[in-house]
Amino acid sequence: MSNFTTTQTGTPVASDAHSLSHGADGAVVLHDRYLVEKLAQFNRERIPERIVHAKGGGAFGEFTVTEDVSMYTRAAVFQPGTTTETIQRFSSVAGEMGSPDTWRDVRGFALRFYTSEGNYDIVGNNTPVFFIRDGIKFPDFIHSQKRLPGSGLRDADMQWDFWTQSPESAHQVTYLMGDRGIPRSWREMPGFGSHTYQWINAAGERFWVKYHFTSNQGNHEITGAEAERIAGADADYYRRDLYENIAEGNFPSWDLHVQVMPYEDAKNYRFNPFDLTKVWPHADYPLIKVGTHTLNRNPENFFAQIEQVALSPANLVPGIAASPDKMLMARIFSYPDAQRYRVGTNYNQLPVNAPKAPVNNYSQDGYGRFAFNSPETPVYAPNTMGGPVADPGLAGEGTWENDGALVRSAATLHSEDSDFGQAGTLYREVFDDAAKERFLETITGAVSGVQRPHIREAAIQYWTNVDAGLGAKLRANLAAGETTANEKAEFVGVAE
Ligand code: HDE
Repeated sequence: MSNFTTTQTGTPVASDAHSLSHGADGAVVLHDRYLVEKLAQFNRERIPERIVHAKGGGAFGEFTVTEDVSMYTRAAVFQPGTTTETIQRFSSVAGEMGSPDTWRDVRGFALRFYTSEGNYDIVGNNTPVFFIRDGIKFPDFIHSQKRLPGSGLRDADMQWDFWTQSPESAHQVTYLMGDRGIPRSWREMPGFGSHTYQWINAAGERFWVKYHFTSNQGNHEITGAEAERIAGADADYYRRDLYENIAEGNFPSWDLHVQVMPYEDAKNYRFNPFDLTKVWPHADYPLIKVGTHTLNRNPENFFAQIEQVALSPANLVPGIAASPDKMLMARIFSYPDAQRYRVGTNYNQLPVNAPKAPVNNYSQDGYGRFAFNSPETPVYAPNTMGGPVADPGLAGEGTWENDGALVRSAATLHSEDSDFGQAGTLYREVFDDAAKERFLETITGAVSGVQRPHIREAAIQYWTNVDAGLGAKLRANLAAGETTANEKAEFVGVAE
């Protein structure tokens, strides 16, 4: 028989149903190594979940360049006609691993290109901006969105206290409370790199870029009521949708476009071009198509490939670089740090993380190491023994000019920078009347959950700063809600 059970070390086992015991009813013996191995392995199946973006799903695919953007970047992955294998993971932000897919939240939209020059990862969201503009506030922001230290419960007062004390959050919270907050599926939502990145072409000329992934399935959303119903019926609604569509050959795709800003424009642009809470209006820098990304292969093992994939904004390739965006700097440290903790020192040697390009450096040993250099390769540099040598020309790193004393300060504001300006534009000019109605209903519901009067008042002021009319309607709704609640309480009093 060829299909027999073995231990982890390949030895055939006698039974998967009966422990070794003294007589059929006697004590189990400790030297039943398979019993011990099975229980011990079981106890170690879970690794720490992602501290954010814990719930998700993903698939493999490929990206094909359909246009010529070589005048902006030398990156091999974006050269005309190039097709590159990819993996993509979608996620929600605040929910733990078992949380419902359809809770209102921002969605992670993270993909890796296994390029000929190493892994290139764009780790973005389904919104073009973010809640904060300095990474030092990220742990505080996430704490405020998750659970109270005492009760372990989520709390509207905590959420709105943070947001109203961090006015830079207004643009992203407007997205979150709008229709974009509950997509109908991961297939039917856009993706953004969000940050500004730098592209460098073969002549060494530098450009600033922002990434936009447009869904070829269109953007479709569901209402809060539909989302609540689905959350109760199927916590894995999005994960199931992606898996079943790919299994049926219905491959989702997105067109990648970039906005390109000439290097010199950054200094005098009307918004701080590196401020993650701001977008660049398309009228200023129109979308330029690059190519199409298609997801066409489901994971064979969810844990090995999706739970362990280590997507990171630190994974950059020649011709693509970071930018002086404080958030991006913090992320470039944080992701590899989180992944060393979650997956282990040599996480990049796991098949799902291993590049399709050769790895050639002097790192060695550490937990789980199984790939290594030939014994003749020296373990130090510099050396006269023919070991690998760093080549700045090949590395194609970006650069920019920065000056000024070391300070701890808010970002310098550009002419039209404000914390509420682009949020008001989104509400007034992008939301149609029906979307505005749904938006008012959503924020009324969310803010009515706030217990402390001073936080509730701050929330009304926050939305008034976004749009005075919106703030007034919210105030009226909350007052009416209080009246209704009082009437109900009185009624209940009478009924009792
Ligand atoms: Fe993340 N983020 N993040 N984030 N993030 C993580 O990395 C972090 C931010 C995003 O599917 C973690 O491996 C910091 C912005 C996605 O595997 C962690 C800051 C954007 C995913 C982390 C941010 C994102 C993560 C958790 C503030 C969109 C899931 C586990 C400076 C532009 C990727 C991990 C996947 C995951 C840190 C803010 C998107 C903790 C410090 C902004 C899509 O390292």
